[in-house]
Amino acid sequence: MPAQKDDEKLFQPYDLGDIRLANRVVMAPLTRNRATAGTDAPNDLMVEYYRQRSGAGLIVTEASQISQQGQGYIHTPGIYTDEQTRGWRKINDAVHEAGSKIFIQLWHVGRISHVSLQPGGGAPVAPSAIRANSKTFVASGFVETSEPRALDASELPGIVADYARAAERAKEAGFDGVEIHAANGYLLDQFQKDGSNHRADAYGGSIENRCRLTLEVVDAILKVLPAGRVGIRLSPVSPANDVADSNPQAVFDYLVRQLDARKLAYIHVIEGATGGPRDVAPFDFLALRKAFSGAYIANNSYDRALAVETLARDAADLIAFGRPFISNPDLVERLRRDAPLNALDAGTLYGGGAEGYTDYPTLAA
Ligand code: 8OZ
Repeated sequence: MPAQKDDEKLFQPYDLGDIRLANRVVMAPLTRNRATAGTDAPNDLMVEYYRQRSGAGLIVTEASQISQQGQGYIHTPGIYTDEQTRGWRKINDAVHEAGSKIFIQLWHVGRISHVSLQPGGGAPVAPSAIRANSKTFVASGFVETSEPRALDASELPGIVADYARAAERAKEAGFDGVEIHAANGYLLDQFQKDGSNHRADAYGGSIENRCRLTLEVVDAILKVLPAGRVGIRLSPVSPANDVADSNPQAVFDYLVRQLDARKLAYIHVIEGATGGPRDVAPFDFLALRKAFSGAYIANNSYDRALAVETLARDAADLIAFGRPFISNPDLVERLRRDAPLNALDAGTLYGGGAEGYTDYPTLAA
């Protein structure tokens, strides 16, 4: 057999858990705030956006709240009502028709929220009553996150059940699988890291205790979906949304060993600070890859050259691209041809309509 050119691997099929991907390029989850006002249901504009990006081997949807309590920004889509589930079904049909696969990212923001988005205008919930030094965006624009209240342990089974119900709905909507959002300083990451988790009960203190809620969520979802259809996103050293841990290597070495025992399809790892830089803190990401027998999806500021090089030395199985997919609907084709990429318009990232969303040109156009 002729030696494989390094840059061919990115475009070859890959068996991820229970499904076959057409190539090794993943569209990373990207918050775009275009869900329908009032219902937070996916709509036809979102169908078009995802359909345009179906060249990806796998699409991971934008983060989607599992409950109203889990919402932290305006116009993000939910996966907890019938209307939302029907909206996602249309997206899934379009993506499948175009030959791609799609997982929904299940999201609970925890303390990264604002009273104006919470049920009854209440306080956002968190492991501990510590406000994040972070902003969110609501009807009036960018605002400081609201002071959270600490969850009572008696409330946690209800949140775990919300994740399981969302996984049921994901199945009903025709998704190929789900990705648990345990990254970027949202609820599960707030529990995992000791900067935001000061609890004295079974969910705080030791690493085992701080990872307990994440693993309870995983186990509840595994009663709904086979492990080959479940992945998880982690950001061990990202300071996104004001989280930090005093020993992230120990936390994530432990967590990934537990995830490996459950045979999840993949871990999706943000290497460094979300959105860059990649070298924000020392961390052995290869140790996570070695501890996990499923797929390792690498993410964070990858370009073509770094993706090719990373696959060539077998440091990842799949590469997730975020921002390049916003401005290049045909990103895979452009990578294949090593063609130039469209520039990103930062002004149309969050909210609005088709402008800066479905109107980026393809090479063919
Ligand atoms: C950007 C803006 C709002 C939310 C994440 C879900 O960082 C997000 C997000 C990103 O995971």
